[in-house]
Formats: sequence, structure tokens, C-alpha cells
Amino acid sequence: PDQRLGAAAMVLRGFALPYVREVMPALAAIEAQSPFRHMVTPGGFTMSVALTNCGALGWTTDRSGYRYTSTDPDTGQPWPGMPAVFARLAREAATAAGFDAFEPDACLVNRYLPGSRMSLHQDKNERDYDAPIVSVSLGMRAVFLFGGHKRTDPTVKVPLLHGDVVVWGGVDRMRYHGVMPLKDEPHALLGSRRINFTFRKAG
Ligand code: MD5
Ligand code: FE
Repeated sequence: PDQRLGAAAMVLRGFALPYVREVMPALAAIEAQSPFRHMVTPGGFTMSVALTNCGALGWTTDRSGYRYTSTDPDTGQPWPGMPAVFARLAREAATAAGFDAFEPDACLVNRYLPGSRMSLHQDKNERDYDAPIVSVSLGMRAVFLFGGHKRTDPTVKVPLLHGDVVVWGGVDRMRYHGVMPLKDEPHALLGSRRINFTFRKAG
């Protein structure tokens, strides 16, 4: 069943399932234009999660910091456009969680392989903290860590399965969060990977 994680955070179980058939070829086109790559954090660590983006703005990191850019630094070209099915999925999920008229301008695409993880962090490079963030999980299961407003606050573990969508807004938007190292439990459609789309209003 759908699950409330916080006052303004909701898990919509299986919400993305009806979109998957249209989403996968759109993802293949994004990957072909702006391939997944392992970015380096300002602290000098190479991320175990590989990233790409679509939409007018894309999130990147390198030794000089985190930022949104309109071009892919690896190709010198604009990021791939946001496919209509992505925008529709994000808007309809936001509406289902009580956020009307969500129009993301950025979709960060994360690719996890067995062992990939994301350490506790806050998402604070976006200009508009009032807009929600919509996160779509596809493929292998992940254990999501949902924390508090301080890095040392206790975390709640939330399993995220193929098709689950989480919407974070309001008071839950700036919570610390992360993903535990993925186990290799291959998924019938995606094999040994997990794809996460994170839709944001960044500009
Ligand atoms: C993931 N990705 O599963 C997650 C899903 C990222 C990232 O964290 O930054 O790429 S997005 C989860 C999220 C976003 C915004 C706020 C909160 C969680 N939160 O307050 O817990 O790859
Ligand atoms: Fe995040």
C-alpha cells in the first residue's frame, strides 16, 4: 500500500508500472546521447552510482563543486530533452501526492549496479525548495535511508521496488537521505541494475 514517510513525503507503490513500456525506449535514447558516467565529488571521491540527465538542466559534480548545467560537460551538447512520458509521469505522481502543476526542468538519472550506494546527503542545489522532488525506481530493489535534518539523526529504512515512486516536498524536502549498497538480485526486465529518475525544478 501507499505509505506516508513524513508529513510531506509519500511512497506511491507501483505508480510507475503503467509507464514502464514507454519509459524504457526513451531511456535508451537518453543513454545513447548522454552516456552514464561516474562523476567525481568536490572531495575527490568517484561516485559508485553512474549518472546522466535529461531536461533543460542537468546536475553534475566535479572537483570544483555541484551545479546544474544546460550542457553535458562530456559531450559539449545540451542534455537530451525531457521525454513527454517522463514529464507526464512526474506530474501525475506529484498530483497523486498532493502537489499540483509540477513542471520539472531537470531529470537526474542514476544507474546503480550491485554494490553501488549513495551516502547520506541533502539535495540543496535547486533554486526552488518549495517544488517537490519526484523519484522513480526501476529494476533491482534498493533500501532507501530516510533521515532527519541533521546528518546524525536516526534513519528509517524503506525498501524501494521496481515501479515505486516517492514524492518529497515541504518539510521533508531537505531531509538527509541515502541508498544502501545494492545486492545483486537481478530484475526480470532490467537485469542487474537499478535506475532512478529524480525529477526536480532546478532553475
Ligand atoms: C535514489 N537519489 O534513489 C535517490 C532518490 C539523488 C538521490 O538521492 O540525489 O540523486 S531521490 C531521494 C530524495 C530526494 C529529495 C529529498 C529526499 C530524498 N528526502 O528528503 O529524503 O537514487
Ligand atoms: Fe538526493
